[in-house]
Amino acid sequence: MMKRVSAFLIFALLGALLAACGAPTPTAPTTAPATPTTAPAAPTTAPAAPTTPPAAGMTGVIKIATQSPLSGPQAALGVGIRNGAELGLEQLGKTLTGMGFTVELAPFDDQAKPEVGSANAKNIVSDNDILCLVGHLNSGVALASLPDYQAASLVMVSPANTNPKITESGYPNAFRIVGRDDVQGAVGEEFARTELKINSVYIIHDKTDYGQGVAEFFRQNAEKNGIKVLGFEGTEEQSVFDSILTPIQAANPDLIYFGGIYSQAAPMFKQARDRGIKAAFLGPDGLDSPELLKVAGDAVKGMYYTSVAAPVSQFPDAAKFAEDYQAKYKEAAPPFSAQAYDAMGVCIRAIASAAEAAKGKPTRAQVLEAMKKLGAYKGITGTYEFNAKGDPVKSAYFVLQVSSEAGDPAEVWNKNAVVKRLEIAAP
Ligand code: ABU
Repeated sequence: MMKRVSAFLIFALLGALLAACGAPTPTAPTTAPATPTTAPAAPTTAPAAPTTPPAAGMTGVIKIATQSPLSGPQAALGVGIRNGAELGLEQLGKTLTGMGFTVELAPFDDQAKPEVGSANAKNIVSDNDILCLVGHLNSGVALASLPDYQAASLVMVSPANTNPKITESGYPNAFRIVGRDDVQGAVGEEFARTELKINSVYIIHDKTDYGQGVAEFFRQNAEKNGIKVLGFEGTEEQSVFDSILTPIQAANPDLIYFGGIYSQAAPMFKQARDRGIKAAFLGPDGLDSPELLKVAGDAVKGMYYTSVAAPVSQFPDAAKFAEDYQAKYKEAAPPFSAQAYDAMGVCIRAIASAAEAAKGKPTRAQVLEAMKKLGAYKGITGTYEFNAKGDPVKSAYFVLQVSSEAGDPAEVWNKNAVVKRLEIAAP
């Protein structure tokens, strides 16, 4: 009985208090409530009102896709691209979530194969929530996927593709934040001629759009400038290079230039040294991976390569990214991962700008229009402004030397020395 009276008194007191605060007085229950098992906790503070409430219409899911090799021999760089983009969405996606949208990453594995990239592209464009794409690693895979992206007005921002055809083929939706192989090939040739003082070269390439393309640019410049080109061969061989190395050994060049990716270059350079070939080695940004050092070891210590990416340690504004990447993925951020973070930032900026203009979730065509008017985007690897073709107005090109220090290749790669850094306007 005492319990029922106490509960009734508490209720009456609460009613009086609420009435004093201007709140409507609750109707007295016809019967005293049963003893509550736990009293509801009083809120400590009222929830703060949002400073800028999401505008009506700013709802729904926005996905940003990635395409890069997540499996196979080029996965070391491809996974870095996916991870860099993922970190970018986590850290920069607040621009979109703050507007009221939900954001998601949609990662795809192109396996570094044009036919897989193209098949994925069809699936990507069939998901209407995907409004932008960060990718690819391989120019040939991007070129196979771009017709589908174009038909769907899907913006592609590449953190790695350097073949000129990416932006010279008339795709209005193709953008990249790195330089081009017509410049990279020339930078490599000039370094070989003026710094390495080579007089002869044997050029090998991997028969891809990228590898053959950059090798051709190296050759054109070499021939123009009086370097003797002793051979120009393409190969898809991945492990045993005797048939390639035998004629090279006979030709005895000052330099072997390899246009391709680290996964093929590493065993080839190692086998070249093992059989006593003394030529210097040189190659482009496809070699920019600690995997080259891991597989080839002493054969590549001290060798030079050109890059449009460079180890993340070369970018002071990427120091926090490098720490966050290490903490999240338990490995050093590989080359191109910080560029993928920036490519994601570009996608987010374009989508946010399109959403503001549309006052709601934008269409892909609206994102593409926003990309064309993006202006300068300051990222962690540079400030990017795109010309009408989709190239950055200016790009950085590096000549680097592989460190000879001992240790974990992923750590040692960050100690590679920058021998030259050039800022060059897009052709
Ligand atoms: N530029 C390095 C990645 C290779 C490519 O563009 O195909």
